[in-house]
Amino acid sequence: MPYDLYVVTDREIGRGRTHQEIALEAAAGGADVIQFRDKTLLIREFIETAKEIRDITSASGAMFIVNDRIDAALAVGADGVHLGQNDMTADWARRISPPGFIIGISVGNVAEAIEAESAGADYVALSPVFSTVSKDDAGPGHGLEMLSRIRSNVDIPVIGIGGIGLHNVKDVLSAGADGIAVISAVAGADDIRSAAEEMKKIIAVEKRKN
Ligand code: TZP
Ligand code: MG
Repeated sequence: MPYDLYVVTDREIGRGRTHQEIALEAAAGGADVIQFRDKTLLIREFIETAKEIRDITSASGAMFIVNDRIDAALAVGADGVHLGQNDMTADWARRISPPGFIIGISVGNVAEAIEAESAGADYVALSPVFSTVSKDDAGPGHGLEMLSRIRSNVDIPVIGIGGIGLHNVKDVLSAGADGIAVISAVAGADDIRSAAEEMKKIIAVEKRKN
C-alpha cells in the first residue's frame, strides 16, 4: 500500500553507506516510500544525489520523497516533499507544485495535523512517536494515544516516525498508523534489504488484522 513502509535515508545511521545504496537496498526489500534526508550536503551535491535516487526509485516503483528541499524535489521530478513545522507550509508548497505532487508534513499534535490537512497536505507524520536518538532535536515521544487522536481527527494518511522497530511496529499500527517510517530499523541494519523485507512482512500481516 502507498505508505506502508517508508524508509528515510541517513548516511551516519547507515554506517557510511551512501544514500543511493540505502535507497537501492531498501527499495529492493519492498520499501513503498524512500525519503532522501540529508541536512549537511550543499545543494549542488544534494540535487545530484536526489537525481540518482529518483532513478533508483523509478526503476523499483517506490515513491520518492525529498526532505526539506522542495526546489530539489521539483527539479529532479520527485513524487513529493516532506516538510516540518519550520519549513514551507503545505499551502505555499502547493502553489509551486504540479498536480499530484505529494506534500507530507511532520506534526506533533492534533491541531498541527488538522492545520496541515486544511493547508493541503497529502499525509501527516506524527514525529516522533517514541523517543529516538536518530534525530537530535526530535524531543520526547508523543506516544500512541496521540497517534490515535490524530488518526480520528484527519482523513489523510497518518504515518508514525521515531523509535519504531520490529519490537513495536504492531503497536503503532494498532494505534491507527497508515504507514511506518524508519531510519535505524532499516538504514541502520547490517542487511538493509532483509530488514526492509522483514518489516514489510509484519506490516502486511498486522494490516490484515486491523
Ligand atoms: N523525524 C522524526 S523522528 C526521526 C525523524 C527523521 C528519526 C527516526 O529515526 P528512527 O531511527 O527510526 O527512530
Ligand atoms: Mg524539514
